[in-house]
Amino acid sequence: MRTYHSEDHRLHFPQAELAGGQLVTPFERPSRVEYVLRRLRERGFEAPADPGPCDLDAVARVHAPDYLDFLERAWDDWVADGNAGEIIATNVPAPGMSAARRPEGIEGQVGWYAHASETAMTAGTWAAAKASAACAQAATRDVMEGARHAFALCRPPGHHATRAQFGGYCFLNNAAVAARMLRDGGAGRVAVLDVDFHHGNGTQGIFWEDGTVHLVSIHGDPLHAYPHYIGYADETGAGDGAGATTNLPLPPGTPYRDWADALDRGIGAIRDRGAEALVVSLGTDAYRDDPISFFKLDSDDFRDMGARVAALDLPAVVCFEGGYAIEAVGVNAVNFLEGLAGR
Ligand code: SP5
Ligand code: ZN
Repeated sequence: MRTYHSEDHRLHFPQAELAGGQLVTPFERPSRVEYVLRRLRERGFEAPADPGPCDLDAVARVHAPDYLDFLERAWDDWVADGNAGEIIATNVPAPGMSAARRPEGIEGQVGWYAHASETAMTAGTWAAAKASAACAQAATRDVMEGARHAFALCRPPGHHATRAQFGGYCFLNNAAVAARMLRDGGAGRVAVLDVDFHHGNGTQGIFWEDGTVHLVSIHGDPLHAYPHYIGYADETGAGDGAGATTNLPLPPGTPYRDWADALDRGIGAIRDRGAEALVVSLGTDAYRDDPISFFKLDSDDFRDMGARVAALDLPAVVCFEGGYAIEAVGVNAVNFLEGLAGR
C-alpha cells in the first residue's frame, strides 16, 4: 500500500484553540503526523511519497469558489486589518440574523466562512490545507490506476469542512475531494465510510443531494458530542441523495462490541447501495484514551476494524482525519491499515 505525506503540513500550527473557555495548544498539532510516520516505518510500509502539487480544479469540484478565494487571502486581509493574533471567528450569522449579504470586512467574513470557533487560521494554513488535499489526490490517483488501497496522511484533517465553511480543525474536505475524483474518473457509485469519532458533517453536506456518493458516518451522538447540531440518524439525504446518507450515532462510553455492530450495519448499507470504490475517513479518536472523545476502542480494535472494511472487497482511498491521544494515534492508524491490507 502506497502512502502519501507532505512536510508542508507543518505550515499550519496555530498556537491557540478555544477549549473549555481557555486558549490552549491545539489538540490537532503537527506531532500527530510524526507518530503515524514512525509506526509506518516500524511496520515496514514503504517510505511515504510526496504528493506533488494540489490540483485546485479537483478541490473546486466540492468547494465554492468564493470560499477558496477567502482561504487564499484571509491571512493577508486579517493582518492588513490590524489584527495581531491568529484568525479566530468571534461573531457568526446565527439564526435570526441576516445571512443575505456577505460582509466586506475580513472580521465579518471570517464568521461567515466559519462554523466553529475552536479552529484558528495562520499564515501557513492555506498552503498546508492544499498539501493535505494533494495527499488525498495522489492516493486517489493510485487507486484510479488500479492500486487496491492507498493511504493519504492528510493534515490538517478534512471531514468537517463543508462546501463553503471551515471548522473542526478542517479547511478542505480531503475525503470529499477523493470521492468526487473517483466519480469523475468513472466509478458509478462511491461510498465514504467515516470512522472518525466526530460526525462527518462536511462530507454529509457536500453529498447531501447526491445519490451516487453514499456517506456512512459512525460517531458520538450529537446530543453529547461535537458538531452538536448535525449527525442524527434521521438525516438520510434529500432529492437525488435521499437514502444516500447513513448516520450511526452512538452514546458516551460505547465499547468496540457495540461500535463494531454499527460498523457491520454501515458495511451492509454500503453493499446494498452497490459502491464500486470506497473512501475511508480514518480518524482514530474513537480510541479509549482520546482527550476529547468518549468511545472505548482499544488499539487492537482498529486492526479488526480494518479487516471488516477489507471484507467489503472494494478499492479504497484512506484519508487520515482526527485522533488526539498523540502517541497512540500512530499505532491505531497503522493497525487499521494492516487490518485493511490483511497483514
Ligand atoms: C477532525 C476532528 O476530529 N475534529 C474534531 C473537532 C472537535 N472540536 C471541538 C472539540 C470540543 C471538545 N470538547 C471536549 C470536552 C472534553 N471534556
Ligand atoms: Zn474527530
